[in-house]
Amino acid sequence: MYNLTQEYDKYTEEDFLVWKLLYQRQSVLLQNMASKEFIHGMEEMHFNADKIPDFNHVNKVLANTTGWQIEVVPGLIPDKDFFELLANKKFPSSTWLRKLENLDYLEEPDMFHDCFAHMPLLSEQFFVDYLQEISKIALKHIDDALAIELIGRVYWFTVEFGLIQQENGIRIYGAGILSSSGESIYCLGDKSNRLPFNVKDMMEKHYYKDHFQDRYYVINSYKDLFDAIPEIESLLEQALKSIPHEKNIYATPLDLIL
Ligand code: HBI
Ligand code: FE
Repeated sequence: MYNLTQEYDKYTEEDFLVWKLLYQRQSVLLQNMASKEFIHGMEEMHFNADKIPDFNHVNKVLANTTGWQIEVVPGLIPDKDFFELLANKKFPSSTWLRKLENLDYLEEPDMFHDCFAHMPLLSEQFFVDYLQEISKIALKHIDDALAIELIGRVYWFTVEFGLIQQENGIRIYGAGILSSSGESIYCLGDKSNRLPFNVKDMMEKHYYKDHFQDRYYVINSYKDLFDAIPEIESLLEQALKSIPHEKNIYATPLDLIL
């Protein structure tokens, strides 16, 4: 689709330093905060502070687990391309790293977000099956902005900002949190709003891109995500029938009449 490759020998000293600093800060923090499958995936991919991951190696690990592959993209890509890749078991990832001066936050996801935070879970079968199925639903409605907004919300509150109940407590699996030290601490703290996994609730209100989430949803297993696919599809279809499309859905929190 984009015909790009990871030009590994072009990484600079600064890139390796940025990777090292971000990796060291997050990996210490996440030992007791990330889901056990995320930690396991990081180990399987041999992620470490001293080496920017080589996608060829990640692809070998994935070929032996879920069969997914990494597709190099320049950065944020159009929804159609994005969902088309995911529906075909290809995870889109940038290859550039943020600069030292904006270590803590950047607008667009860089490789630390796409690789460190997203890739370890691509070896978890129920998770990638969910990712693939939700993308197939999105493709069926790819020309309907309302549908993509609603699917985008479910994607956001699971793949990017999801939490999971595990034996030793609530743990993080959402990549948007896993690549943010501040939000990793906040989402498990006593000020954050943690709710049981609920697709209808996820669809009903918009989400914020530029500050901590006002709510997080907790699954009990990745199978919960996969099992929710039929409900996601039927709720979406109900919503598309019952909401007048000319309504400006981006203006205010959308209280769906479902
Ligand atoms: N493109 N590379 C990339 N990565 C994303 O996470 C991404 C995207 N395009 C669209 C998008 N995410 C969101 O709008 C999804 O909710 C569709
Ligand atoms: Fe992401």
